[in-house]
Formats: sequence, C-alpha cells, structure tokens
Amino acid sequence: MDHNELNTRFAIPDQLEFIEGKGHLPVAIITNRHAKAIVSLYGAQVLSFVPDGQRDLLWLSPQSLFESGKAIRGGIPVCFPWFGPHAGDPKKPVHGFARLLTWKVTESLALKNGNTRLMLGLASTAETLALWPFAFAATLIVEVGEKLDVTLCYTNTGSETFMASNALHSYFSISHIANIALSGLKDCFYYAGFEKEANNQQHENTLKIVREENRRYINHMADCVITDPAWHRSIRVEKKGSRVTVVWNPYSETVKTMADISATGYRDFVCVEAVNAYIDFAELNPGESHCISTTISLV
Ligand code: TA6
Repeated sequence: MDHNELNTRFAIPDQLEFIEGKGHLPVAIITNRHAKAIVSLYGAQVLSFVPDGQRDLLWLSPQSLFESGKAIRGGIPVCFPWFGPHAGDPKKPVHGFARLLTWKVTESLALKNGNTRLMLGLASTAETLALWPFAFAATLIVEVGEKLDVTLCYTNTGSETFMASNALHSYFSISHIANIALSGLKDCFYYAGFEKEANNQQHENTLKIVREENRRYINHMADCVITDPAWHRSIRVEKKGSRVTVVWNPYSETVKTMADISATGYRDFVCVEAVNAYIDFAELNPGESHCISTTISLV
C-alpha cells in the first residue's frame, strides 16, 4: 500500500498522515496537542518524538541509510525474533529481521485524552520462515501523548513452542555524551561487552559514559533517568515485560567502524534498551503471546 492508499484508510485529520519519507519509505507523521512523532513503517521504527515546545527525545543518525535490507540507525529499532547476532548463524541479520521489513498499518485511533495511537502488524511469511522457522503474528502499538509509549506484542501462531528474544533498542538524543548521567541501575549485575557471565555489579548511583559501553544489566525492571544538565532536561525511560536493560554507546574507536554514524556522532546519543534475552527469553507455546513496552517522557 502506498502512502495515498494509507491516507485513505488510516489518516486522521489534523493528527495523522502518511508521506513518502527518505529512500521512498513510507512514514506516519503524528501531530497532536501533546507532541509530534514520526514512525517508519519500514521496521515499525519510531524515528522522532518531540513533546510540544521541546527538542527531540530520540536520536536519528544524519548518516543513516534509508534502504530496503539495511537497518535505520536511530529512533527505536525493533529487534525480533532475536537480539544481537543470531546464535547459530552469524550470516543471519543482527537483531533479527523485524527492523528490515515493512510492517502493515492495522489501526489508527484518536483517543479522548488527545493521544494518538498507531498499530502496525507483521506476520510470518515464507521469507521469515526461511530465517526463523516459526509462525508468528507481531503488533507494534505506538501511542503518542505527553509520553511516548511503544509496545511490541507477538503471538505464537504455529504448532510448535518457540523461544524468541527481542528489544526496543531506543537511541536517546543528548547534548554530549560527556554531559549526561544515567540513574536507575545501582546494584544491578551486568554482562560487560561480550562477556558470557554477568559478573559485574554497578555500585555507583549513576553511570557516566567515558568509554565504549555495552552493558547488559540483568534482573533490572526499574526506571532509568538520563540527566542532561546542558539541555536542562532529564528523560525518564520506563518499561514493562522486560528483565534486561542494555546501555550502549560505541564511543570514539568503534564508531569509526560504523558507516552510518559520523566520527563524532557517538557524542550525540545513548542507547537505553528494554530487552528480553540472556536470562529473559520469551518461550511461547502455540497460541501464547508476549508483550514488552517502553515509555519515554521528560521528567
Ligand atoms: O544493544 C547493543 C548492540 O547489540 C551492540 O552490540 C551494538 O552492536 C548495537 O546493538 C547496534 O547494533 P546494530 O546491528 O544496529 O549495529
């Protein structure tokens, strides 16, 4: 369906319209009295969330590709049905295929409280079954209000039990990586880098990022807050349905290996991700569903 057909079926006057975005990929533009947001149907990826009168809370790389088969760098990528490299086959796409496929619009709704809701769907096809041999139906629900609420739900529609991992891999826009402090992770154990054991424990109240970090915190359900004094703001990151939080920044060396982030781009974002993986897979019997959500707001 192109953006004209999408508008015929799902546009909401003065609140929601579809346009052809970069790389000819369709995007939904949501504007209401609380905020403005942009959602790419390719990847079901929220690209921008700007509360009224504020800066964007999400970061989108100016060097991002917008190209079928390539992930968009920034916003909230949906990782599914695996998180990170595929365990058995490194040739399969990192973070699964959900961020590399165009999702269908299934519903749009103007809510009484002024919020706008957009629902996107993705179901298994011959293409996905070739990468992951299980039948599923996934939904991404984006609700734009004073807060941004993003929920991924998926159901096992096949006849075999499956184990999936997934993430809402949010990139937050910050004034400078040196300026921010991240709270909400004190006392949690984490895997550092690609270590196999979560032997490290954070003793500090806040995390300052001064080098490459890829911390995968386990048994973490609390809110995180990114304090950014230079921009006079703090971003609260809440989540549900997840016991793993990943904090990632490639920093100045690894960023040089990434074609879609500039050499200094690592300064402009931090990822705080709601994850199901490692100690927290979703094991679903036929007919069962799992949901994970993240809620993002200014404190
Ligand atoms: O969540 C952290 C992470 O898995 C890192 O290891 C890093 O590779 C990042 O995600 C980005 O992955 P991507 O495939 O989008 O380049």
